Amino acid sequence: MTMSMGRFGRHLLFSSIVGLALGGAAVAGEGQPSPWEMKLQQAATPVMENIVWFHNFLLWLITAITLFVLALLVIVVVKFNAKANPVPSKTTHHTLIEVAWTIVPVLILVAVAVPSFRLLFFQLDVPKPDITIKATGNQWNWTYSYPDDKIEFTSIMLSDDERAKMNPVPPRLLAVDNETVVPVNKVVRIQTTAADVIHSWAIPSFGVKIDAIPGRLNETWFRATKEGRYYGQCSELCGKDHAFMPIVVRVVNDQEYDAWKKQQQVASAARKSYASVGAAAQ
Ligand SMILES: [Cu+2]
Repeated sequence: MTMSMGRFGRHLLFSSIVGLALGGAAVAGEGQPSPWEMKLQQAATPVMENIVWFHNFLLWLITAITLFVLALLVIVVVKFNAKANPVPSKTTHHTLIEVAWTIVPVLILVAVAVPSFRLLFFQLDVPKPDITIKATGNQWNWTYSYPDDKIEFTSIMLSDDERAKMNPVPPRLLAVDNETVVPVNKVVRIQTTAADVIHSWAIPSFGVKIDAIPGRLNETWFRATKEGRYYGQCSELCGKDHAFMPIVVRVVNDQEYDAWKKQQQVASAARKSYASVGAAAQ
């Protein structure tokens, strides 16, 4: 059965509208991409709230500038074409206009620069951390250490078979076996490095994306304000399984975090996975 072009167009328009409506609803608080998503993922940290605000501010600004330039072009085309204006003016200078088109763009740039630098410093200045997590990128998974708590584990993507056995079924290509757990409303310092090639640790809902470079320790921070699971992916091309080393941060309340921490400390000690635990046990 073939669809006529008209019907196909209507079908596409209808599914776009439905998709937008559903997509908008599905985005709420999920910390993961959703079908037909048009906007940024929902913010779960103050940094991301700032990024969303700045993005929207720039969008309005650039829309206004574009419409203004378009209006000027239309006026020129209509009013000053050879037919409508056979004898062109010989004006070459106009002081007021020249001053205005120098000063107004400067003011616009200042209006962009102020919130831009404020956001940059907000992202880069790590506040006093409540916990520190070191994320090491490997080809192709992540190792997480909590150096103060002697916890270390590796986080590997779940296969389709593994996911199918779970209830509810976690998202494809995003779910992992060992999730990184952090307490809600606490400042988490993330330090990144890599064991082989450059990776990048990124979670859209947190507004975090930081390269993990062999031989270097980069750091950034986040403070998740809502409990839930937040998904991200390695964001630096790092080899054949680059697309299969997702990142999951589960934000929980303090009691759940303490319980998880105790359990992980026992598991890490048993595996001797944390270097200093292994050394102490010998
Ligand atoms: Cu990678």
